[in-house]
Amino acid sequence: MRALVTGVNGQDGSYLAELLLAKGYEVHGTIRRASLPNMQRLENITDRITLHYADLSDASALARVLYEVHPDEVYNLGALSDVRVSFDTAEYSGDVTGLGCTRLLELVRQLPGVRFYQAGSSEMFGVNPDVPTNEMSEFRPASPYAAAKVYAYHMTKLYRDAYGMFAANGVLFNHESQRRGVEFVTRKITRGLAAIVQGRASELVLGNLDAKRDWGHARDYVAAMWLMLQQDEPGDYVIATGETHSVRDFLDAAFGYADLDWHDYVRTDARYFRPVDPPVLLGDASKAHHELAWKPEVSFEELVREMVQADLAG
Ligand code: NAP
Ligand code: G4F
Repeated sequence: MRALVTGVNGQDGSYLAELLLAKGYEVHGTIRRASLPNMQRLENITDRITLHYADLSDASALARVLYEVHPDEVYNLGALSDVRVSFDTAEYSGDVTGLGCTRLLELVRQLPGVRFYQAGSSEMFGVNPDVPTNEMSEFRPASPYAAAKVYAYHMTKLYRDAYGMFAANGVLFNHESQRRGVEFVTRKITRGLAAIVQGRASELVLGNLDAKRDWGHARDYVAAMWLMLQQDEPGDYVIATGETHSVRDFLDAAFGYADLDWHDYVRTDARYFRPVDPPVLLGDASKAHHELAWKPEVSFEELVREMVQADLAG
């Protein structure tokens, strides 16, 4: 089996590439040129995967890679994944996170038999107050990022219905790890805590501490992506832990491991607040439990502990 992963050097791309290699796949991934090295997450597997330059805004580059590789499975993980930044880059977010998916679908449609995974997000539910949300819940996107993901979700479904493609949407709730980008709140907290413990910082500046998110571990979530493409029929699946915790809860747990009281170190600043921020995200993954036999293995407490330990050690 041969797989192509867009955004392979991201958090999820790196875990998915490892999973696919362990299953015996030939793994190809797309990357973008960067002025500084950004392949750290692939350190252990660089010599076992093939990297291709392609941006999701560049249909001709995507076509070259797809026709060269001719994969059995395509995982579209590339996106401008920072929700706050998407407010500053609304048009670019639409192009890459939304239209990028359509560009891939159009190309994949011309290669019969290819299975396609689209990385959807719980942000698509946005300000829907009827939690927990599942596959039947209404999308009320509350950011340019989320609106672009909703568009990509519908295009994936449309190509499945219109052309009979094996195209699946994962609607994944927040998932983290020691490889999480440093700008996301969980990693910002665990890195900030490590800097405080090691005497390199005296405070941590955050935004909305009341937001509640359904946080799981990225390794568990990439396994669900793979399972979606192994089914007899393509479908759409919510992937979540079924528990929600506030940013304050995360601070309690993280600083608790270091025997510190976060109130002594954390302050908030307007620049980290968003124009709109879904107050609570909580998922119901019953369909994935029944149809994919998928269940998360890492608890909230284990996730926080792993991230704190890794940043304290790093
Ligand atoms: P991530 O660490 O930010 O990785 C995103 C990847 O997309 C990076 O490899 C990035 O490359 C690439 N990318 C960005 N702009 C691109 C462009 N114009 N063309 C091609 N590639 C581009 O995100 P992640 O946490 O692994 O998430 C993977 C996917 O799942 C994303 O689509 C995200 O929106 C979605 N998702 C994530 C979560 C979560 O909680 N982690 C939840 C739901 C959905 P560079 O390194 O060059 O920037
Ligand atoms: O960690 P976050 O930036 O993640 P967010 O916005 O939920 O998005 C992540 O999860 C989505 C799935 O639901 C993905 F689709 C998306 O690609 C990304 O991976 O923020 C989480 C919460 C927000 O409510 C935010 O307002 O934490 C709050 N927060 C409070 N202080 C902060 C901060 N977020 C960030 N990034 N930085 C802060 O200082």
